[in-house]
Parts: sequence; C-alpha cells; structure tokens
Amino acid sequence: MIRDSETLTLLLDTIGRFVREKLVPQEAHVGETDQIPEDIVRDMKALGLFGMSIPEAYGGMGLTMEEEVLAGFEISHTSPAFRSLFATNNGIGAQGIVIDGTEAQKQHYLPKIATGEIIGSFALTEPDSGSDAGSLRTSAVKDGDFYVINGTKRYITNAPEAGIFTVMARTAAQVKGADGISAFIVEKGTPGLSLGAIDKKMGQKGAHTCDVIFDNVRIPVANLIGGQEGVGFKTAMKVLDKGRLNIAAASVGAAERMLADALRYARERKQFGKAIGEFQLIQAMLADSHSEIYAARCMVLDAARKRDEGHNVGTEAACAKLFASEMCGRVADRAVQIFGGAGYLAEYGIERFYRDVRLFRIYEGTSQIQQLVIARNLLRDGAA
Ligand code: COS
Repeated sequence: MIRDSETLTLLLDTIGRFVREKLVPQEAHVGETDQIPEDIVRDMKALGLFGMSIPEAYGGMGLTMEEEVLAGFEISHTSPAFRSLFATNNGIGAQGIVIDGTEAQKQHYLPKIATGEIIGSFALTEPDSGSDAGSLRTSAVKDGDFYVINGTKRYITNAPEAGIFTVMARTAAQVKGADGISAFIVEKGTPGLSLGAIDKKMGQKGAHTCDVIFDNVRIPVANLIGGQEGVGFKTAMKVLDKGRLNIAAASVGAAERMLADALRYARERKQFGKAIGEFQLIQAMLADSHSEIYAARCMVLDAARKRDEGHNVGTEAACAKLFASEMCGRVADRAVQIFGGAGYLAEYGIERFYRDVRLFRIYEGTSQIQQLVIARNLLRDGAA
C-alpha cells in the first residue's frame, strides 16, 4: 500500500543518493575495518532510517510494508552491513513491541528506537536451539515483581550495539514446546547481562553478532511483552513473518547491485576482440539473473501488499524469503563467474558481496525452514 507517492518518491530518491554518494565509496573500508564510520551512523539517524517502520505515533515514519520493501530494495544496493545496523530497529528488534507490546511499553521504548538513540536486538537463537526455536532453554522465573532470566543466546545481530533485547525465554519449565515461552524486553546494563566476544564471520563485516549471556538477570514484570505469559513464541513467529519479507527485499536489492556490476564489467571487459557481453554464454547468465530478480521483486511486492491488506502472509513471506535469498545466491555466483579471475580478487568487490549474501539463506529461518513452513501451511490449509 502506497499512502503518498510523492513523499515515497522523495524518500526513495534520498536513499538512492545516500547509497551512491556516501555508502558505496565506504564499502571496502567497512569490509576491511569491520566498523561503520560514525558520520555514516549520524546520517542514517538524520534520514530517519532507524524508524522507517515504527508507527508515526511513536516518532517513526510508519511506512507500510510495501513502502518498506521498496526502501529495502534501494538501501540494499550497497553492502548489507549498512542496512543491518538499522534493520533490527525496523524489524526483529522492535516488532515484538510494535505487534504485541502494551501501550506503556510502546510509549517507553519505540520513540528511542525510531530515532536510533537505542538499537533493538532480537534474542531467540541459543547454542542448542536454532531452527527448532520452540525447544529453547533460557528460563524466566517469576520472583515477586521480577522475572529472573538465565541462559545464553547465540548469533545475536547487533548485540554489541544494542540498548534493548527482545528475549524469548521459558516461563513454564514443565511445558516443553512453544506454549511455555514468553517474550521480554531486557535493557543493556541490567546486572547479570553480559556479551561474548564479537563473532568472526564469513562476510557482512561491519555488522556484528555475539553471544548474550543471562546470569540471574532480574527484570521488572512490566517488561513482559504484552503483559502475557506463554505467547512469546507466537510473538517471535509474527516478528519473523515480517522479518522474512525484509530479508527477501534485501536479497532483491543486493542481486540488483551485483547484476549492475556484472553488466558494467561485461560491457567493458574485452576478450577475443570484443566485449564479453557480446558472447551468448555471458548473455545467458545476465538474462537468467535479470529474470530471477524480476520474479523475486514481484513476489516480495505482492506479499508486502497482502500484508498491508491485513492478510496472514506466513506462507507468502516464507516463499519470498526462500526464492529471493536462493536467487541472490545464484546471481552472486554468476556475477563472480562473469568477472572471471577478477571476481576472485578483493579489489573488485564482487567477492565481498558473494560472501555477504550467503547469510540471506540462513538467518531469520534457513531455506529449509521456509520450505517446511510453506509445506506445513499448504497441508494444513488444504485439510481445512
Ligand atoms: N504467526 C503466528 N503464530 C504462529 C506462527 C506465525 N507465523 N507460526 C507458528 N505459530 C504458532 C502456531 O499456530 C502454534 O500455536 P498453537 O499451538 O496455538 O496452534 C505455535 O505457534 C507453535 O507453532 P508450531 O507447532 O508450528 O511450532 P514448531 O515448534 O513446530 O516450529 C518452526 C515451527 C520450525 C516454523 C519455527 O520453530 C521456526 O520458524 N524456526 C526457525 C526459527 C528462526 O527463524 N530462527 C532464526 C532466528 S532470527 S535471526
């Protein structure tokens, strides 16, 4: 749903210019230093990027899902690490509060998330619970007006930068599955909360993950999301339905960028006396990439519009994430192939994208989990 096309066009143009003029020139630097420069973070805040999907009532832009994925395509025409810094504020690090939080929780946290004053982070995965999120073991035991949290969360995006964590923990020890899980807001600096060393990753340098460790962390009962126990798994799944659309949009944007780079190279690079783009075997790779990007773009937009219309898009979000992230992997592979030997060298940048986009097929649910979600929903809906 596009609410105001003039404002949206202005926003997309502004993001496009920011990407080209500020972010692209810094890609190699961020890749080497593993840090996003402070002035870029300041610019992101000034542009309102941290609050794109936070409702206007709490200081954000209140973009619809369609508007948000369009912005996601644009911002993903550069290294995914830039987007990652503010993505959790629009996505998994804030949506638990946006979707299921109490009014007091929204008023307290969302305005600071919208400006980027604090970064929100989503803590679901554990050392022994990844795809099987319902088996998580972190516990939250009620003690008067507090919950006491114990456990370890793993691969938590933006944890080193986070001001608050949405933490899924088991409040009913006797209930083994999803029903025993509740969601909490835990603030940085709460005694007993500590972080592991920053993970060394294959790609996405500049975007940080680490363990988050809870050792008798006492948080007020007011920080139970929605004030209700036992619904935290559902909150997490609803958050991920939206998050998966965002990753699908990021996959489309990154693929568009890689294809643009491959096209430029195919026009410039000469072999056998002519530009390699004139050879049909190179053209096949360009054409397949463009077709697949087009298909993924259409899927993402369709799923986003359905969400804006109020439909449950669990299946569509999983389809979009599965197809777009796998497509992005294929486009990355072809782009490296078109670059040939140069594709394997750091200085051309395409190998960095190849490593960066590998994560799209893994986080916020692996491709195999998307397949499982799609098939389960099909079988359930068919049976109904
Ligand atoms: N929206 C709302 N509710 C949902 C939901 C969704 N998208 N998906 C599941 N639920 C509900 C179910 O309806 C069920 O509720 P009832 O018992 O009241 O019917 C409950 O949640 C449990 O669902 P289910 O039985 O499907 O849970 P499973 O343990 O079988 O797990 C999968 C389901 C595998 C899909 C889930 O664990 C998952 O998505 N895993 C991947 C986790 C992930 O993406 N991790 C990445 C971390 S973020 S980087």
